[in-house]
Amino acid sequence: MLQGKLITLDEFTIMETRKFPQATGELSSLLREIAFAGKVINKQVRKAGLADILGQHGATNVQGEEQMKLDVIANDTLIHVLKTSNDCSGIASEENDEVLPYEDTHSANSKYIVLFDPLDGSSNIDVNASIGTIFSIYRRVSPTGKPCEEKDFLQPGNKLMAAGYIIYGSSTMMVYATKLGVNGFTLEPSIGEFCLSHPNMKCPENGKIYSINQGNWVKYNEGMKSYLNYCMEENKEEKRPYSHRYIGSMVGDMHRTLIKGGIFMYPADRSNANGKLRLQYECNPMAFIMEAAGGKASTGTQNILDVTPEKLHQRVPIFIGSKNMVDKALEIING
Ligand code: P6P
Repeated sequence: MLQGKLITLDEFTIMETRKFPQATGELSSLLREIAFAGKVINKQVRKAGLADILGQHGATNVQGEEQMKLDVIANDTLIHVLKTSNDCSGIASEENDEVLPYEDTHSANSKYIVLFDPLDGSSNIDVNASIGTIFSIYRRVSPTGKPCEEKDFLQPGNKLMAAGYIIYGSSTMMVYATKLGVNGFTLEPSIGEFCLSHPNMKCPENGKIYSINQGNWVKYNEGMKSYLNYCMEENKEEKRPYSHRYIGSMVGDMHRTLIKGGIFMYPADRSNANGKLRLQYECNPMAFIMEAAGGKASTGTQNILDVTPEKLHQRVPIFIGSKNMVDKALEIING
């Protein structure tokens, strides 16, 4: 609130741009376009149970996952909105096998590229659990004036200009990070605007929640099992046993971790040598947000943001959340 007035996302991004006299406003404009796409997706998500858009689309994506109808709607919405934005030279989507350079002149002259997971956690759609859109914005490394190239999308997370998510939960929120910090905006449906509700978000250094699909226990190595036993053993001074919370939708689990503290983990296991979550579409954007909020994000052996991507859809293990909890987990797991 500014003197008791709601601050919209548009107003906020304009105020942030004014902090950099040399800024062109293109990044802010791109964030507003992504917010608009989020509003369109939100409208579809909120009526999914009434329209014939629940359930499977009848195709599988590049991940080999059943595409839900809403996945396809969200993907198409983001591709269209960003193509007409004039601020994006091309996209890469978790749902698409290859990068998608926009061929028109305006887009070829744009200096940013966007990666997104259009509807993360979509297996939760039919059970009305929180789902979300995750996005990353990089400055392209290829020359403007020509279509962007795959190398623009294979930059490490420490080169991110901005990253965020839109969570379609009990309310619809957009949370994004830039080098200035992390801010959260709640959609006010009566005016159709995202309004600043969580300024300058910080992840608590400590927490009492661990979040993992513990059903994979039998597939974990001994170090991982040791840490889970640590989470579950009694130690009143250290407020253990921790509570276990797991939604099965990364955006929902990460939003709780950002606000309440805790640790979210999707480790490697006997079946998935690199874990399940995608570096460029899920882990890097969430790591950028979490580290900007004072948290930590690791593959178990290095900071997520320092991983040099080799393939567009590569997966990495992830340990992310409250700094002191991630440090303790790595100490025990790698013990
Ligand atoms: P599992 C959703 O499919 C997702 O990509 C993330 O949103 C979520 O954290 C994870 O997979 C859940 O995976 O194996 O526990 O169902």
